[in-house]
Amino acid sequence: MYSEAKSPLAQKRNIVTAIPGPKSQALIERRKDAVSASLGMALPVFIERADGAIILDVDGNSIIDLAAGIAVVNVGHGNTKVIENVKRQIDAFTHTCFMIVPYLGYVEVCEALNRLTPGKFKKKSVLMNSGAEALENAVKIARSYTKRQAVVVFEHGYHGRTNLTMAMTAKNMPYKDSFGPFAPEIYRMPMAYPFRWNGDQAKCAQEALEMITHKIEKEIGGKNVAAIVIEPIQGEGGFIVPPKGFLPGLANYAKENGIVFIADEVQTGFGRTGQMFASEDENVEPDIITTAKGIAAGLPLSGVTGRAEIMDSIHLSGLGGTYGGNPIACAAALGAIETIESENLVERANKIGKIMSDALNAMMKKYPIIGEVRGRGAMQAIELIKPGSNEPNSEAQLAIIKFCINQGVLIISAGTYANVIRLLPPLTINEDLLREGLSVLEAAIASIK
Ligand code: PLZ
Repeated sequence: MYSEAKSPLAQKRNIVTAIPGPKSQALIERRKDAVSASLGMALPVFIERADGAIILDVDGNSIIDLAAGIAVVNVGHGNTKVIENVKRQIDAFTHTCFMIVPYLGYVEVCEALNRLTPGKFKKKSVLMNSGAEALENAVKIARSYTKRQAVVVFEHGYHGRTNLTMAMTAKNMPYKDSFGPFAPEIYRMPMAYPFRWNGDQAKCAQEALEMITHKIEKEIGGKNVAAIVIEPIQGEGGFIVPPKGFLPGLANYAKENGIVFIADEVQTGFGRTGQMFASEDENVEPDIITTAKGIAAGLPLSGVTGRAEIMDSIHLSGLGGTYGGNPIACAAALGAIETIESENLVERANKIGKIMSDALNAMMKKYPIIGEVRGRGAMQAIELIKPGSNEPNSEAQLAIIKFCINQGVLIISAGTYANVIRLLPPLTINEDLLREGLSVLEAAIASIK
């Protein structure tokens, strides 16, 4: 059974039962009895295994994965280099704690991060376990380095679910509601969100920058701000791509005021947007970059990479954690990074991104519920509206996702107004499979009355 299961899965959609099938239904019941009811479930089937961009469920359904575990499995499920590295590492040793006994994998991942992240200056890194933990540490570092406390974040931003990162995250439901009190000294600024800003892109960038700098000066005082933290393309918030000029404008303001500019590239990093990091698009060189998700193809790992003088300013043993930069996760990361580079997945993100954006733009012409198609590279989304208005259409979002899931195509939601559908396929997805997924998405949209 096990050796049979190891043959590669056909990259084909194949639905053999209702979704969920009987075995999944039974497991969902078992889950209900054992697992806290607090956790969501986007795809109501239990997975047996996955390969490439196909998820095989316990009832034998082969589902097209256009989510990649939320932009994590960029190199595809079952990536050979990741698996080989992980197996070799498990045979050697599984844990020492890097602060107790160091190992080379950790150093190599830091070297890769320092080399691949934007910024033509000396950089250093630390490794943690999750995106939220990377953000926590980035803020600790910026506060300690600047001897200031205030942290500026943005509307629609998402940075995690720990106490500090909940405070940094914009959306109340489901992330924050009833979980307060929240960490202090977090200040939220308006976001340059062109689709919901009156005026064109250039005006949106300029007006938003004016509002933000004015608010920082009047409400906080620039000299009190330790860090400005922003996702170069907002992920959970609905793939909001800021207008040209906005990010460089913010980075300049930070520089002029001695503020650490932190790019949260947890979702946008590692080739996803058609560049290794999304900040590169406008030649922004963040002082600190947080990474996670795509770094290690699903093993828990995150990174904080920044200017050497900032990263080295922390007192000895000021940062750490038992598992941060676990050797198995580092081995996976080295396999994932090697794959992204050797298979040129950054280019591939542009190629599949164009297939997605062409298809979505063609749909927008036909279906008035699509208000906007946006994204960059293999990070594409549609914002759904009530036709003839800008009013968010969250009912359509729910119905479209359900339709796709029933037909064996996994797509996921996003957006402050629960009206965005985002596509985040593995960058290795075969083009026919991607086109098939998109045609099911079109059928779902066409079914909305
Ligand atoms: N920063 C930009 O996208 C994680 C959240 C899923 P962790 N986004 C997916 C959910 O509902 O919990 C994310 C992100 C950005 C930080 C994070 C946090 O990363 O690894 O989930 O802690």
